[in-house]
Amino acid sequence: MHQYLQLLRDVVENGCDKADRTGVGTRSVFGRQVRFDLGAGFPLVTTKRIHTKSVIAELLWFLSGSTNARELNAQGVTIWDEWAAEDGELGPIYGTQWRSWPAPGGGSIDQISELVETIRRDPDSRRLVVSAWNPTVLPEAGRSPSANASSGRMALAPCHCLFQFYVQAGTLSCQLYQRSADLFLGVPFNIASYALLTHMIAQQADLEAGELVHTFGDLHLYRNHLTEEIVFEQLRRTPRPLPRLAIRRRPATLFDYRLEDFAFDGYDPHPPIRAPIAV
Ligand code: UFP
Repeated sequence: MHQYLQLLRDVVENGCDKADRTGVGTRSVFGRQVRFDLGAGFPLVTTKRIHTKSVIAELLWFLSGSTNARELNAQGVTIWDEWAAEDGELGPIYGTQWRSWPAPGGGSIDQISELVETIRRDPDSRRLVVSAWNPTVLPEAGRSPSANASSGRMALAPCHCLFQFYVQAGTLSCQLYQRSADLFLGVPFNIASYALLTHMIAQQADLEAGELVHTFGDLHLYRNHLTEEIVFEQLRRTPRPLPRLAIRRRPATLFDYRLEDFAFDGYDPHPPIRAPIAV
């Protein structure tokens, strides 16, 4: 995962100071891209421990179409709690846009099912795109995430907002566009999540996982992460060999995977590094 450390160094060295919605302040660059060969190992950051159960559970929760943090809590995962309304609702975030994008005139569009179906039927298609960016339900500026969620808006505007797949010579590649990226806390998760999704869809489509191309808009480090104990500690650590993803079973559909179907063999990271999250 030298790519990840290079991004950290890039933002530390080239970032500009920038104010942000949370009031914390960031050091930020605009427009970056990293690539991961998924055949060479699973791109899980090794210079600190990543809580892989949260990555898997969150992805399965998105794929289920759920937007309620309580349903994620049932798996012991609390990563969305800060943004939820009292009843756990987060408004029409990823789960809704992926599985039931509201169609004009009623009904809805299951972008993920259509994607898998198209990858199988027409792998050369150049339209293998899923968008979570739906301007009709973006949060209203100036309202808190939970106030937005309880009024039917998204609690947070999608960060990983558009992705596209590409099939070539029996391999499935994915490119993600992430408009806003918290490099220390969010990005290691986002990389792992889309790598996992690519492996799952590849398995369902009888393909091998190819490359993950991760493209960033506003790539930032929060000011309170730029400390000797957090970012600079991680930069002093040497990356270790990548783990390999084992998928223990081939479920009937993309929507039938369970937490226990996945293992990251050989994951031997440095210890975790705690850092405050900006809400
Ligand atoms: N963020 C990520 N990845 C995610 C996610 C959030 O990096 O998957 F949900 C970060 C990016 C940014 C903040 O720091 O959360 C979202 O704030 P904004 O909507 O103002 O960009």
